[in-house]
Amino acid sequence: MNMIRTTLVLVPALAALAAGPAYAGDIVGKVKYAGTPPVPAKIQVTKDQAVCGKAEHVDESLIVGSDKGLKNVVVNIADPKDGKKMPPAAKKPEIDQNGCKFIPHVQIVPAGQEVDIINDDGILHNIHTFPKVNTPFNKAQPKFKKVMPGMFEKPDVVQIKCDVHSWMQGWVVVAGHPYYALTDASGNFKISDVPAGSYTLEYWQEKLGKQTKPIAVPATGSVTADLEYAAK
Ligand SMILES: [Cu+2]
Repeated sequence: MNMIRTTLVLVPALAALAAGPAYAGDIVGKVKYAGTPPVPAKIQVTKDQAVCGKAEHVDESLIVGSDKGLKNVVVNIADPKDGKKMPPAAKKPEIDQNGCKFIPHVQIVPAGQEVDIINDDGILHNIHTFPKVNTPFNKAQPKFKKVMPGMFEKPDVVQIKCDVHSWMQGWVVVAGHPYYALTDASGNFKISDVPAGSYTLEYWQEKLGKQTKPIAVPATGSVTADLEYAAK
């Protein structure tokens, strides 16, 4: 008897969830760095000069663009309430080792989606991940092995290194829901179709860490979030 009553109550609730929120808005904004923009330090290439030394290497850990805009900041809702999973990316995500750099330097990938680890260099790389909750992997990718599969099961922030080339650094932010965005070279971002309501907006940068700000998403249109890191 109890079970029947529970089912009757649950069915309309589930139907409402499946139909999605009736009202949703966008979060648009810019992340700024309040300090003096640093000049990215040049990185000394100490190995495989013929391939790795073709292009200049600079420290990409704090890139400040026009009007103090901060590149490669991951902005997301910390506490979504609709239970939506991040859909698979339209194009399979790639961690590309090209010119002995990880390209892109920072990316957001859906939890549980396979990624292609690509060796475009025709030399030995060894990808080594440093996750907080996922299983780490540490795999040699010889020069003849162009593509290897990779996977990050759970939401996480994962540092990527190469055990052959000490300067190679990258980051994969694994997303469990759709409300994530990465800032562009000017620090701008947009998170679309967020169900109306009050949330905590979270933003993470590899060198400056994580900060939060409360945000109220309107039922239509957009809310602007001006986010800032203090000088470090
Ligand atoms: Cu390498």
